[in-house]
Amino acid sequence: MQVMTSHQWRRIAAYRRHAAAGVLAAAVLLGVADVIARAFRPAASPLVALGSTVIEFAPPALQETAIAVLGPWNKPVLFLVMGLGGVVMAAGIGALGRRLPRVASTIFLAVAALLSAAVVRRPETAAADLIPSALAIVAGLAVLFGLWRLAGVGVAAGSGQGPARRRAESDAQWEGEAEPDPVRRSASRRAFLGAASGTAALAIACFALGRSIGAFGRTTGERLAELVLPRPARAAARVPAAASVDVVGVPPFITPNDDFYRIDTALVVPELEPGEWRLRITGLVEEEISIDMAELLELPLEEHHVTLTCVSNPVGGDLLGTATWMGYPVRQLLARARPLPEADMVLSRSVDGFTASTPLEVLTDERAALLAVGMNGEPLPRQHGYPARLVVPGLYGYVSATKWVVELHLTRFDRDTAYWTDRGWDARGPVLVASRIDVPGPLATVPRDGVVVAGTAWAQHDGIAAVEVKLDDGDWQAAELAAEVSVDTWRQWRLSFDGVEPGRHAATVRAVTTSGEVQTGVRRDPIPNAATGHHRIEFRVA
Ligand SMILES: Nc1nc2c(c(=O)[nH]1)N[C@H]1C(S)=C(S)[C@@H](COP(=O)(O)O)O[C@H]1N2
Ligand SMILES: [Mo]
Repeated sequence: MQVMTSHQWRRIAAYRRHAAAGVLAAAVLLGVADVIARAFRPAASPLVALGSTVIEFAPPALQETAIAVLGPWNKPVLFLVMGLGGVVMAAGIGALGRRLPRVASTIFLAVAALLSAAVVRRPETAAADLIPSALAIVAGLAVLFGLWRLAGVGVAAGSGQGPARRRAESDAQWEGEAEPDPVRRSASRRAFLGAASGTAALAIACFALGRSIGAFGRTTGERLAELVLPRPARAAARVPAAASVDVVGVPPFITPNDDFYRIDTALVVPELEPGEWRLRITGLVEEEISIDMAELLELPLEEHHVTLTCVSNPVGGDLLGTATWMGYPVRQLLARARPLPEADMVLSRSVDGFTASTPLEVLTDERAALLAVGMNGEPLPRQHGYPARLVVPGLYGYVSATKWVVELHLTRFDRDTAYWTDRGWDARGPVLVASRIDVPGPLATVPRDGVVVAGTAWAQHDGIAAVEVKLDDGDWQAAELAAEVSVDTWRQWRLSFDGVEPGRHAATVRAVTTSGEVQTGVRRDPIPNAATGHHRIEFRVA
């Protein structure tokens, strides 16, 4: 084993300090950009833009695996992986700066420029969103050069006159010339450590502040007050008490906004203000038209109870909810633009670039397809599409329920595809009949007399005609149905069993639609057009 000489050690230490300078400069760059961006527009943060770009280009198989394995952690884990990659790259650039500062700072600048490019090429950003990145690049470069300078001083016996000169001097020393003065060396090491910890604290403060602005700043509350909803011209009938089976454990018929499931590809919720919102109807139409929020709110708005479902909902899953949506019928908006006969699809587009392909016929028939502005009596919450989104009864969200919607493009299925279609999902996405047992909970213990099985079933725009439950391997038995609110909403059901033997049991449910379709028991994965199979739960009778 070779013994390292003291100047070899110092040389390694110098590289380490240079590498640390690179990491800290990158942290300051990202932190400063992030905190400025979050105060004005989160999408302008290079971190967010990079994450969104990675999501956009990630191979679908990887994306699905990430969602399946990591669930809600997929976005944090993405940031973690990006962070680790970034640290390694920044350390490399920093260390390179010890010998080739010009090359290293050029690479640093090039990477920063790429990050800025990621910001501007996102559909939800404009040129002004480069300002946070530009300011941050200045801060990052200042840190890089400042720390490099301090990082080299201890080695070069106090030259401190620019990286190139310092390098020549310090390298001369490595060739065996005079040892740097140990007192000065430890003083300059302290100077580097001090500057480095100060910089680290600054970066951490930026990130922490950025987070808290995101959580408590203007994204919540006050600005939503800008949108004052008019009264609907046509209000929805009140949901009757009989629509609920009134069994503890079955979710309420109307899902409160705070409990409503959320699914989207947005890393940060787009911030679209009513004043800047405008919907354009383009493509295969006789006349392209557009409407702003003031005009939309003047129109006679309608309220409808509609159950929204995600195609990714697993059997027994809870990626669905029912709300009272208020909005303007899409049918009537389209009529103004007069679609050409060859059009058969509306490609709706969100401000963040997401698209959905909806069959034109579904948007022009009698059903309550809405350009919605209200959800359960309030403006749409930001994460549910503020200030406007689509809601179409009978279709899964990914082909119809575009949030932050800004364009309806009339086109053809043989000409255009939407976000999830490009990733292997069905282009049209009609909702399949499904049912779920909410009570008893899985593996629950229930008392012997009066075993109650209850839950919900849905087949939007067809409607639920019957629900049947099977105990163990017994016969299917008809459940008691709660009142139907509309064919576009879920329907609750319950069934009690008497004299069930103590011990382990299983309950299975299936639904039948008004058009006579019986829910299939064949198990199938969600991709390409929803999971199928009966929900079955096991429980114990005491
Ligand atoms: N802009 C945008 N709209 C979107 C999506 C999206 O990723 N981006 N996801 C869709 C999907 S897959 C579903 S299931 C519904 C969910 O709506 P929610 O989050 O309000 O429940 O939104 C749809 N609208
Ligand atoms: Mo979805």
